[in-house]
Amino acid sequence: MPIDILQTGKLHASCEAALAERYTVHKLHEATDRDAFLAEVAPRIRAHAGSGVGADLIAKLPRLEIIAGFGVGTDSIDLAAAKAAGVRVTNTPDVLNDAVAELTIGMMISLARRIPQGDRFVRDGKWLKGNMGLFSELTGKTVGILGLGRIGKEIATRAQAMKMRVVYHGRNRQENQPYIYYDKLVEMARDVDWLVLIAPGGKSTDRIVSREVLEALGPQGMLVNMARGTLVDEPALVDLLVNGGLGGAALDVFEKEPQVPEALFTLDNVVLAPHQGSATHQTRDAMGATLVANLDAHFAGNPLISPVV
Ligand code: NAP
Ligand code: 8YV
Repeated sequence: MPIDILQTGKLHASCEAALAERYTVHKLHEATDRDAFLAEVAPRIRAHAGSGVGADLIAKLPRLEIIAGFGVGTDSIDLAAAKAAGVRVTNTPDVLNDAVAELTIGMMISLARRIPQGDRFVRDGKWLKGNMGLFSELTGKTVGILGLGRIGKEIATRAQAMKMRVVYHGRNRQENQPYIYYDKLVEMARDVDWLVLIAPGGKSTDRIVSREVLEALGPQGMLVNMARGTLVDEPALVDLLVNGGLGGAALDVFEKEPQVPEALFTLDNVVLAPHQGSATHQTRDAMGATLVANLDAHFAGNPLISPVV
C-alpha cells in the first residue's frame, strides 16, 4: 500500500529525492488552489515532511501519524497540538552540530576582526587612501554560552581552541562539564566579553536576552545569535548597537526573518548572515537522511531515530 505524505515547503534536494522513492508525496506549496488541493489529499495523509506545522494544519489531517521536521529546532511545530492529536514528532539533531559550531566561530572572528568590512574596504578602493584600523581578537577573552547543549558544547570546544575561557548558562548546571556555570543570565552577561546564544526558541526563551542582559554585556560586549531571533529583545538590541550601548553583534537569526531591521545595515559593528548555521551540502544531506530515516522507522514499526513527541 502506498503511503501518502504531505510537504508544505521545499526541502533539500537529496531529501526530496529519497522521499519520492519511498512515498507518494503531495506538495501543497506547489498547488495553485491550495485549499482545494488540501481538501482532496487530507484524508489520505499519514505523515508531514518538514517543519512549520501549526495546530490548524494538524486539525485538517485526520490520519496524520507523524511530523518529521527538517532541523533540530522544533519551535515552528505546534508540539502541544501534535501530542494532543497523538501525532509523533521528530527532528534532525546532532548531524548539524559541527556546521553550526563552525559558523559560530566564523561569525565571531568576522566580527572581532571586521572581515566583511575589510573585504568591502578593499573592493571600494578605500585602502588606496589609508589603512583600515585596528580591532579586537578572541584570544584571552571570555565567552558565555547560553545553551550548553549539543551545539553549545561543540562551540565551547572550538572557542577553547581560540584560547578563550568558556562559561555557560542554562536552566541546569551540568556536573560533568568543566566550565563555570551561571544560574543567572544577567550575571553571566556582566562577566563575559562575548555572549553566544544557542538555546531553543519557543515560550521558555522568548526575549530571554532582555535589554537588561544586553546592557550588562555592555559597550565592549559582543552578542552572537545562532539560536532564534525570538531569544532577543530585537528593538533593544538595535537601539543599543546604534547608541554604543553594546560593542557589536553577529547575527544568523532574526525575529521576523528574512526581514532584518534596516538600522543594522549601516552599522560597522555588526555582521549579518541569512540563517546559514547548517547550510552546507554535507550537513543538509545528513539532515534530510535523518528526516527520511525517522519516517522509515515509523512506517516499519521500529523505534524513531530522534523523537521529540
Ligand atoms: P539542545 O542540545 O537541546 O541544547 C539546548 C540547550 O539550551 C541546553 O543546554 C538547555 O539546557 C538550554 N536551554 C533550553 N531551554 C532553556 C531556557 N529556557 N533557558 C536557558 N537555557 C535553556 O539543542 P541543540 O541541538 O544544541 O540546538 C539548539 C538550538 O540551536 C536549536 O533549538 C535551534 O533553535 C538552534 N539552531 C540554529 C541553527 C542555525 O542555523 N542558526 C541550526 C541549528 C540549531 P537546560 O536544559 O539545562 O536549560
Ligand atoms: C535550518 C535550524 O536552517 O536546525 C535548525 O533548527 O535552524 C537550521 O538547521 C532549518 O531548520 C531548516 O531550514
